[in-house]
Amino acid sequence: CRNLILVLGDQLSPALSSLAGCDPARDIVLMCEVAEETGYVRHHQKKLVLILSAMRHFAEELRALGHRVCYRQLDAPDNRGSFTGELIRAVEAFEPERIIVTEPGEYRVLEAMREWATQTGRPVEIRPDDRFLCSHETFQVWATGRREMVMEFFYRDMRRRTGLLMEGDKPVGGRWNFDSENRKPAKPDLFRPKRPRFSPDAITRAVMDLVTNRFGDHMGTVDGFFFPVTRQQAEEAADRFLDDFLPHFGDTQDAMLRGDPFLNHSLLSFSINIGLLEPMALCRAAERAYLEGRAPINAVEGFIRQIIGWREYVRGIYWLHMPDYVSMNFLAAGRPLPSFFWTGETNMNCLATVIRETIDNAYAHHIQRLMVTGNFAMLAGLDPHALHEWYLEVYADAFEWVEVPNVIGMSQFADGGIMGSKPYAASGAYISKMSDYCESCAYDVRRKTGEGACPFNALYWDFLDRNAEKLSRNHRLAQPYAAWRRMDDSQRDSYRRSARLFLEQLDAGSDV
Ligand code: FAD
Ligand code: DLZ
Ligand code: SF4
Repeated sequence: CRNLILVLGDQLSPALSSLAGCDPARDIVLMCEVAEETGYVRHHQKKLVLILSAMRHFAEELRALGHRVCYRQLDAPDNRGSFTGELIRAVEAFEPERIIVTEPGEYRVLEAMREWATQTGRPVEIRPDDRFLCSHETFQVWATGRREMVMEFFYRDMRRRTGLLMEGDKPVGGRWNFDSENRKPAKPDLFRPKRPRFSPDAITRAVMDLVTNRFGDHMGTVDGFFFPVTRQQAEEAADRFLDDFLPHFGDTQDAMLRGDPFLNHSLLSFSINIGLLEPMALCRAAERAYLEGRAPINAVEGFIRQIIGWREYVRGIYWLHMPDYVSMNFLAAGRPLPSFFWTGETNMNCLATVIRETIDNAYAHHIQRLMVTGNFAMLAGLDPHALHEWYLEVYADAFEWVEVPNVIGMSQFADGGIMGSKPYAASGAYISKMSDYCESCAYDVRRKTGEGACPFNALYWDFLDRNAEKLSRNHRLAQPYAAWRRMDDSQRDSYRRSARLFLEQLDAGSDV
């Protein structure tokens, strides 16, 4: 053939750059399920079902568009187990003049791609991934010479560049950011509309069998899988979100409620990340909802900020700072992850709830990831690299370019402040304010130290004390450090003792 076009499992978009100019008469599209990708972490079973089923459906979509697709299943007896191995096999079979790919979302895969020309004896064209709105070059120019990289300023540039929610050069509604209106706790809402659930078809059921047989010891089960696996289903899920949930998105954005794992979140990250939804089209649809009076500005601005702001920003940070970024450990934390991260078996109700929901759904929303599991990990000094692997494993939307900056940077401050200007550390009071988890917890959130006290309370002060040399000069932490210094010695000792006792129990593997 003329061109051999390799499409990866998170590149399931017909408008993908590598497919531009593809001539079905002369070019072949290669897609491969390979052990290297299913095995670089022990992916949650529902994540595996999502990706493999969506890949198989995308191959069908491409065939319906007239493309010639060579699709390699994981259980094919001669599957060579890696992108490189399968690419070489395809080169031997089809003798292409050239190989074309869209750049991957992971540094590891980019490094492999750079060897392909030598390994196959064919020129390899690596095209930019223009599904993102900000190119590497634009981000680099934006970041160059800045003392402090602040997402908010990047976001404003993105609003100007895309014209989203703009009136000329002014933000719609007179403000760039309505976050101050989005920090409310939530009340149980029995009338909240139900999520669309997509029943597995024959392709998904075959993948579910494969995953159960081969990866049945990974987190979760395939049972109850309901994610969209085709573009049409993802678009239906997006429409339902825009109609039913977006109007309340802002109000409950930071809230956490028992028995309501999704609140008004979109559950669209995995569809966007694997290419079933296009970020800009989604933002335009949300903007329309505001302009037509179907959703308020705080909701729509908040949603659009997550996508053209945070999502693009974290990708910029990842590529700017890899390969070193993933091993950063500014606070020199090294404690292994407790086993309850895989079972949810802990008396701390916030962690038990979030981890059990993660096991059930391969999903947790942002505040659960940041202020429950992430916050606990940072306060307890868990190893950020092990934590990064955990997040990559358990969430269906986890790909390195987005997961690493969120974990190493935003949640653990292991990058020393590249992503955010201060660590997201909080005591039990924050969790108590934003959730109903504490009401049924074995620990008492109001007790600061001693028997039965919420562990987050002592861990919070102990974290600040332990890391004072690295953090006390951070002006955004001036207030808590001043409060720490104002305490009398016995109070400070009591916090240190409680934290030490808790961490000793954790290290001993005792029930906590
Ligand atoms: P919504 O709350 O409905 O938000 C809308 C969209 O905005 C999301 O679908 C997503 O595309 C985007 N978005 C929101 N916040 C972020 C963010 N911080 N970074 C990038 N995009 C964002 N997101 C991932 O896609 N993959 C990950 O592996 C991932 N790991 C995370 C780990 C930690 C520790 C933290 C704190 C956050 C992580 N996030 C990750 C970001 C965020 O939590 C998820 O995007 C979000 O929870 C997905 O659910 P949703 O689609 O319902 O989001
Ligand atoms: C995550 C994943 C998994 C589990 N399996 C495959 C696969 O078998 N084949 C494939 O092409 N892609 C898979 N992926 C997604 C890739 O890991 C992802 O494309 C790279 O990490 C680059 O982002
Ligand atoms: Fe979590 Fe503490 Fe509240 Fe229990 S009391 S749910 S451990 S914050």
